[in-house]
Amino acid sequence: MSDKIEIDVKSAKIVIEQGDITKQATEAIVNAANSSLRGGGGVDGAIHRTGGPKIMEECRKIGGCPAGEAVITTGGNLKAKYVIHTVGPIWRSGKAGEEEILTRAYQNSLALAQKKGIRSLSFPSISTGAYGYPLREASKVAINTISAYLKSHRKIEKVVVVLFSDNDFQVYQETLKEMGLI
Ligand code: AR6
Repeated sequence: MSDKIEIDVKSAKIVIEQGDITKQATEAIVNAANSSLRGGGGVDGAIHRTGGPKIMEECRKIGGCPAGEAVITTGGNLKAKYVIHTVGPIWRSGKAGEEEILTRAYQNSLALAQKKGIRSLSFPSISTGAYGYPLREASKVAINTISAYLKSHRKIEKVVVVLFSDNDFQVYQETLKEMGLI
């Protein structure tokens, strides 16, 4: 079975693939950070480990980032020139505004990329690890938000969604089928 799916959205494309986001060569990669921007486990830990101390130096200067917002730093030693740090919601009941915060995390990351003139960026599956957001629901939010953004903005050419596990990739594939996109 293919481990990469491409969807055209107007003149841009969304690529969904299985892999490690720290290896992505898009201009920016997005980090699923926490509000303190002081690092952590999961994808956050992997990005700081691979990207080196310059990223944390800039995070310290920025000071923090509320849930749903996004900030940008150097990519340090990563292939990507920039890291966009966003903070997803911690899943509680699903009735505490989680969907709205997750939507804003994707939107604000895309808006920051657009503002910086970044043409390609990669997202991990925000909030679906330590923060506990159910993957199936989160995948719908991610795909809907990214495709809506690309439909109404022109500058970004490519958005890659990088799923760390085969299972996550399968769930995304099912969501794309349900949404009639593949
Ligand atoms: N490449 C792509 N995806 C990855 C990678 C990687 N190298 N490593 C993990 N993932 P999480 P969250 C996936 O927990 O739920 C941190 O401690 C992982 O399998 O990284 O938003 C922060 O500091 C999962 O599918 O982020 C925060 O405190 C997805 O990335 C907190 O975790 C997100 O899992 C944020 O939690």
